[in-house]
Amino acid sequence: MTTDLNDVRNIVILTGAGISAESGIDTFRGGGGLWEKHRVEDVATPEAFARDPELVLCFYDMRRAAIQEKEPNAAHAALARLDAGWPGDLLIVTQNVDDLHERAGARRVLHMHGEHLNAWCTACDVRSPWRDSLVDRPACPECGERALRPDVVWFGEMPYQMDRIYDAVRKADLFVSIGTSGAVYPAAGLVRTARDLGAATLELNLEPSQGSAWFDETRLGPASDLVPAWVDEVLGAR
Ligand code: BJW
Repeated sequence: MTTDLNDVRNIVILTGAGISAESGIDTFRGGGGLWEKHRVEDVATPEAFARDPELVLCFYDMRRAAIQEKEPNAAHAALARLDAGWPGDLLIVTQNVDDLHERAGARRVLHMHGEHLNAWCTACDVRSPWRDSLVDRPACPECGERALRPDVVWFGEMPYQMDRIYDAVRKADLFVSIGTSGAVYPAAGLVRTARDLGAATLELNLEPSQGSAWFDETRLGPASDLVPAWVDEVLGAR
């Protein structure tokens, strides 16, 4: 089934690690993914941070440094073009903690799993822009306590801005998922919410995701091919 773009005014786009893969940022699952080299339980839970903060901070220091050397790809650029040209509501809900959507020029972006380039002070609860290492326990720029952690959402923690996300999904005529395996909730459940409320649903991914059955249409291929072609279609229909 294909979507009649003439009926579409409000769009929600969910992005995952696959959209940044062609920029050279590792995905999480599958061959060569981050979880093949590091156990989730060792690096991406609050319990892991309490048990071995140095290991967790090193893991995130390494990834924070790596993303600053990467560049947005054609898929990020295409979504930025859609953001600039789309007259209706549009929200790019990204699970990614990199800043490639913003560096490509997108403005309507929400980071539901946090951001590498922020540090969160567990003493004063303030988030500060952060590009350097955290492993040496630098002082919080706000309160001076040495209590900074990566501003990312670990397993068992609540993803950010869920009310705003559900509001946008409720209003969406079209829900599009790009480069995500559909393995992590609540992000993986958004397609069902959108579909139950009447939105058309489209998946763009290298391979069918775990939630593929919930999409009206699935297009398979690399994001750098699929996303610019889809954005051309959407903007061309206006
Ligand atoms: C390409 C490509 C190319 C490759 N082009 N495509 C049911 C309901 C609610 C919660 C749960 C539930 N069941 C279980 C839970 C708990 C848990 C969970 O989901 N566990 C699962 C393992 C089952 N969820 C949580 O704990 C979450 N919190 C929570 O649930 O709070 C309570 C709550 C309840 C109800 C409502 C609201 C809240 C928190 C989850 C936090 C996830 N954190 C991480 C780490 C972030 C920091 C970091 O980066 O280190 O987020 S885990 C990791 O997975 C990261 C990602 O954002 C996330 C999703 O991964 P993603 O993006 O899908 O990547 P991959 O690697 O899995 O897939 C890549 C895809 O790209 C593949 O499909 C490829 O084919 C494709 N691809 N190259 C196009 N070139």
